[in-house]
Amino acid sequence: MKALITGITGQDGFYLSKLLLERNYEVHGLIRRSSNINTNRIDPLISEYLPSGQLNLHYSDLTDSSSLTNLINKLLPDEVYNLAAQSHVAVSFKNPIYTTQTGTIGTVTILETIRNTEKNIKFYQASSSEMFGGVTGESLNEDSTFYPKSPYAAAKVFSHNVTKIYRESYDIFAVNGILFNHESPLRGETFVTRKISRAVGRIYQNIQKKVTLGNLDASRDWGFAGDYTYGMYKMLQHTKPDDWVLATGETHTVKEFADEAFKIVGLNWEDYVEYSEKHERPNEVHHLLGDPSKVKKELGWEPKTSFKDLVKMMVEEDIKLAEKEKVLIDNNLLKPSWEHSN
Ligand code: NAP
Ligand code: F7E
Repeated sequence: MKALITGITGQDGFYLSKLLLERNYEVHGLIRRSSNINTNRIDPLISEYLPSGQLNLHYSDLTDSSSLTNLINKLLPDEVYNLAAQSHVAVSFKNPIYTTQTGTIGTVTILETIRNTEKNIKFYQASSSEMFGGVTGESLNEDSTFYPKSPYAAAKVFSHNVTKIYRESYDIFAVNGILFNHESPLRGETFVTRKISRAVGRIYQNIQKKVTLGNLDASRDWGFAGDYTYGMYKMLQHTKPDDWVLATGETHTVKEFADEAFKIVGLNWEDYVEYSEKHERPNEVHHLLGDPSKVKKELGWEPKTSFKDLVKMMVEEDIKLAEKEKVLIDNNLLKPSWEHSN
């Protein structure tokens, strides 16, 4: 089996490509040119699988339609997982056009290319719980109404709809995975969970004093990225294409996440977390809770990692990272800048 993954250098890109490589897939990843090397998450996979040709990387960009089309036509993969996106909701208010371009054009380009090939290429679209908007008390499933509250969410609604349109119009095996928040030690460091676990690790190692956050009362249905990428894979192995929600069915506030994370190192979060309005968004999704009944019934998928285990996994990894940073700081090889960044 041959798979093409856009967004292979991201959090989910690592877990999904690892899973596929271990199942003997030939994996092709789309990477974009950056002035710094941006493959650090997948470096362990590069050293293990690139030399044999089981893993291959190709320069492209979701906004560069001709290169995307050429790549798909050249590879003719069995499966395409479209994971690439400008995925930060707060940044999408600051870079709305770029977020929209990345979140929409690439999806139609891939679907159009698949439609024009002779091969029955299966397609996975990374849809998001952000599309729902979310209000307190509501449990969201595949039939819930979309109420996007950011340019990011609006772009995801477009791609979700166009994926469904291609499935219904052209009989393409095109699937939307509507994933609620999923985290890991590889989560980008400006998302709230990782920002907290990074801060806990550094505060514990005495190389950071405080962490500044925005809305502490927002709640999210947080799961583990490794469980969710397995769900993506399961969706493309099903007999017929459809849309499925992946969630844990539990929601926790940012405050609860901070409390749990600081407790692991025996500290009280209230002594270290400061509030700043600068982390508030122009429009906020206050509450998200998913209902994974359909995926459990039809695909037998269930999350394996509890909220407590997820927080523990992230904090423990970030304590180890901070320990290495401390050695560099003590030897004057690193100047900490994290208290000034977000
Ligand atoms: P991530 O860590 O932010 O990774 C995003 C990936 O997209 C990176 O590989 C990035 O490349 C790539 N990318 C960004 N812009 C691109 C462009 N113009 N052309 C090509 N590649 C581009 O995101 P993630 O957490 O793994 O999420 C994977 C997907 O699921 C995203 O589409 C996200 O919106 C969606 N999603 C995520 C969650 C979640 O909770 N994690 C929930 C629902 C949906 P660089 O490494 O070069 O930046
Ligand atoms: O924010 C609040 C913030 O940026 C979660 C993406 O993967 O999941 C992710 O989007 C909540 C929000 O994730 C800070 O206001 C408070 O209410 O970690 P986040 P997100 O916006 O939920 C969805 C499903 C996706 O699809 C996205 O791609 O936490 N919050 N203080 C903060 N958030 C951040 N980032 N930083 C803070 O300081």
